[in-house]
Amino acid sequence: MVPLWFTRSGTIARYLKRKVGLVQGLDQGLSICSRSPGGGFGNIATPCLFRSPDTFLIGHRFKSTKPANQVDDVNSSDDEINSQVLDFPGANVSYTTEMRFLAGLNQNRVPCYRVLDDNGDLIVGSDFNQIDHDQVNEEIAVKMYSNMATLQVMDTIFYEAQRQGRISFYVTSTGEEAVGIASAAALREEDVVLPQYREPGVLLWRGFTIQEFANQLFGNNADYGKGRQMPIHYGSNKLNYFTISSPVATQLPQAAGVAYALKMDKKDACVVTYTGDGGTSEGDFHAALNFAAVMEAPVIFICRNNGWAISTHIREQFRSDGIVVKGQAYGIQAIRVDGNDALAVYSAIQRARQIAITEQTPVLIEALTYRVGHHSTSDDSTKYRPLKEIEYWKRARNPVNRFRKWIEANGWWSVKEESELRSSMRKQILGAIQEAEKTEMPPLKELFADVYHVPPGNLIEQDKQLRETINKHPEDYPSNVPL
Ligand SMILES: Cc1ncc(C[n+]2csc(CCOP(=O)(O)OP(=O)(O)O)c2C)c(N)n1
Ligand SMILES: [Mg+2]
Repeated sequence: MVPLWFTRSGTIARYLKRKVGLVQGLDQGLSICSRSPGGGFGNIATPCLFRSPDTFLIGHRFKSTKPANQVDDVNSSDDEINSQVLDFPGANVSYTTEMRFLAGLNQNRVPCYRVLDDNGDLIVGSDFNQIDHDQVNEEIAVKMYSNMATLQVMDTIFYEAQRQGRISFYVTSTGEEAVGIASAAALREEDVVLPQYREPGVLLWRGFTIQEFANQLFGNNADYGKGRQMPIHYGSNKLNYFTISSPVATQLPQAAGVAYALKMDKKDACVVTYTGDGGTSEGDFHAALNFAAVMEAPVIFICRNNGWAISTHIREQFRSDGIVVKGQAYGIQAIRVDGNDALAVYSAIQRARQIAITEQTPVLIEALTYRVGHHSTSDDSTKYRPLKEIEYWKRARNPVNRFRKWIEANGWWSVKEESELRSSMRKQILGAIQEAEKTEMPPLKELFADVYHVPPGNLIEQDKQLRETINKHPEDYPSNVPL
């Protein structure tokens, strides 16, 4: 600021003209600074003049800090400079003499793509075109809706089962039913899914049965994870659905790797991976996007931005305009979608799939939605967010009701079908719980199996110690686990 002040000050300029005759020089780009004894710019009592670092004294004033008209006056060859390019490795970069920082946050936020209005009416002129319309025919639409309603019934009953102490943990998808199910509907079964944990709708769509869900939740002998994981850590080889990992965001770099494998095998398929808004604060999110971009891996990153990461509000999570803008930084195409509009999600994912496979490139989708339920059964969200906010999203922005209105308006769904579906699902789920509870637990030896072909000595020792402890304190261990 000090050099600028000196340059602009008419009094000082006149003084200098009288004393050293250098005003002309100032106009031509000479600058004045003050120099502290240590060489800094702190001491205005010892002014000095300089032209450029290589010619004179201590520093350099960048021309771009001057008002635009001065820059024009001073250097008539700027246009020539600006038209030159820096042949930097990777890509040419054009020069500019204008010092302009990119905005941190644009005034206009990235708009959110939607095609159904709040009443479930298709918005005239939207990009949900005839092709999409033909694909979301009666059969697909009814399946999408039935899955959403089923997920709601599952969530109600399994949540209750946890409250009754029959399972240890549960997370609901309440408020986010559309993202998982509509995205799954737009994919093909050969596409590989790496989920976070709030996407059971994808499994449901792919045909994971209610009994399979229940077996995992109860950790019984029919659970593919052999009871070694907490409830909700579903996975299915058959359905191309990777088993959920507890540490947030680990699935993202793995997804980039799986996508690269598909690319090397020249598969006509892509990877789809999900993350929450909280997951994007993990280093893994950034590593994954960068890897995928650089390796040109066909992977769709779907971020369910539901406003909260347990009790952390998105305002405390990032200062950017959400997640969508992060795609550009990594050179990845990205779109912001209304995650509570099933048709918008469907059409965006379908297009993303096409881009990912034909262009062999990643795509980022930010789906705006809201976690209406608590984070999990270990959380009480009324402690950190207003009830009014929850109610608003539950009622006014409910994705299931919105889609139901659309299929009803098409004549594809009725009140009768609604009540039949819900009551039959309720029966199925309760039956599956009873069956899961009756099924034997995995034998104890499974706890130590499947990691090493030949178990190492330390595991053999732990197995021995565990059995000794159970024998000593049988009352502290479940009696239904075969030893
Ligand atoms: C590496 C890691 N840190 C913290 C946790 C604890 N944790 C589990 S879920 C979660 C919040 C994730 O929020 P978000 O990604 O937004 O998903 P949402 O629950 O909203 O669907 C946290 C912090 C964890 N599982 N792993
Ligand atoms: Mg979240």
